[in-house]
Amino acid sequence: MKIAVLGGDGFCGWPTALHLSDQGHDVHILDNLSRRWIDTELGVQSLTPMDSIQERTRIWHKETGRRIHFHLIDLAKDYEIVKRWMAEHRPDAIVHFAEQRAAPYSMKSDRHKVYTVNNNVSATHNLLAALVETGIDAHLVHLGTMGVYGYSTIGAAIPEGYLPVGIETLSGEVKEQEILYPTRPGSVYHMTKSLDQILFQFYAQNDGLRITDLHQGIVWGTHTEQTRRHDQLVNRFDYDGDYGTVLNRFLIQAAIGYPLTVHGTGGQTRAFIHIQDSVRCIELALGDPPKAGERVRIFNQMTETHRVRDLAELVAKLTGAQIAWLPNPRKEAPENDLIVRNDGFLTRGLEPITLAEGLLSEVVDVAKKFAYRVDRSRVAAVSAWTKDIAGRIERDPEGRALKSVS
Ligand code: NAD
Ligand code: USQ
Repeated sequence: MKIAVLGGDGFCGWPTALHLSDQGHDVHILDNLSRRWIDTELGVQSLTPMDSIQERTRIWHKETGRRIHFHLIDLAKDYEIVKRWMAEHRPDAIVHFAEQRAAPYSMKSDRHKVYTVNNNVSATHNLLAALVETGIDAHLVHLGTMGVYGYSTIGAAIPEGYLPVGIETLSGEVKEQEILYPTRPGSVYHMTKSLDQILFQFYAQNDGLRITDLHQGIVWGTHTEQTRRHDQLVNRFDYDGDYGTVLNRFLIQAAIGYPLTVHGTGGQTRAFIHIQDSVRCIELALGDPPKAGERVRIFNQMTETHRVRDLAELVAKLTGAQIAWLPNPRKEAPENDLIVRNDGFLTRGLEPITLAEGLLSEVVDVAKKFAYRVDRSRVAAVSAWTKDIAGRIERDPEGRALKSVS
């Protein structure tokens, strides 16, 4: 298949592009490299030394003889270019990763909120409008988030996208139907993924677009089978307070002797998936597209759930790291349970990689190898969800939270 990987220079997109190319697909990366600019804005860099996208694709060609094509396109701003690209290349499938994906970045200031909404919603809508206009019947696979469901505890499993409900009619009869699971995003970033869901629902129903939306949990790990093949194929690895995600952050903090930054009691339970399984899920989703006229297909792309404090304790046991219990800069439930259905991928052949000591140690080893690249002053999470929360956290000169003051 000819596959367009939108956002293919990023943490999930790059290993996916390699995986699909390895399977013989004709892969085209479309990316505006905004993530590399955000690194510059924040004064951070990937823990792993990432070459330019052109150099990465050159190495891949040298190693495998396969070409991955790169196109510098802003999906949110260059609508006419997106449309022209689609008309000219006519991809069979599109994998859409190209959004601003950090919740803390989206909550940094009003400017970051506006950027995140404009970028994410426009990127998704431009793509949908261009597909309709060009009449291209590509299967669109979008990377959404488990965060659209929210994390309230009601003791029932979260289904895959749709909730069966019974609605009482005026005559007292109960009519059954399935509705999109009520969305309850916890950040501006997560909210954009909730808005994406509505865009998909409309275009699947109105224009018969074939869409799969993957509600992915937190991705951990760094290497996949393909990124291991050459030092310069290495994946990006974010550790900073905005883009680093919780488990990868704990592993790198352990490697550099930085106390593990647990927010609040660490009672937050979240869904996780290893990067190798993430790329495999995309392969499985691409292999089984919905038909035109079908509703949006939704899979929960996660393999296990963990409580933040349990992860911290596990990493501490494995590495001898200390744990710092910090005031929470986010507005979120301090404790929650999370039960998630993920039958869609299990029945299609996913064999989950779960949190094994070997894989955790591999990340710590990568972190130790590149520890010299870490700027310790960028590890603290400084983005607060409200002005009130920001005012209540006392910090040291490097931005490290010390305690909450009332
Ligand atoms: P990332 O920031 O590493 O990569 C995103 C890529 O998209 C970057 O290369 C960026 O330059 C590009 N991009 C952003 N806006 C663009 C635009 N307007 N035009 C063209 N390119 C644009 O993020 P990631 O971790 O690889 O996440 C990829 C997707 O998966 C995101 O949509 C994210 O919401 C979703 N996701 C990620 C995780 C995770 O833990 N990393 C978990 C669940 C879902
Ligand atoms: N947390 C800590 N300490 C840290 C960092 C985070 O305790 O140093 C806590 C947070 O307060 C939160 C939980 O860990 O309760 C998860 O935070 P995270 O930064 O790992 O994940 P999140 O902000 O939800 O976002 C990440 C990705 C996003 C994706 C989402 C999937 O950045 O793109 O959509 O995971 S999910 O969490 O399932 O919604």
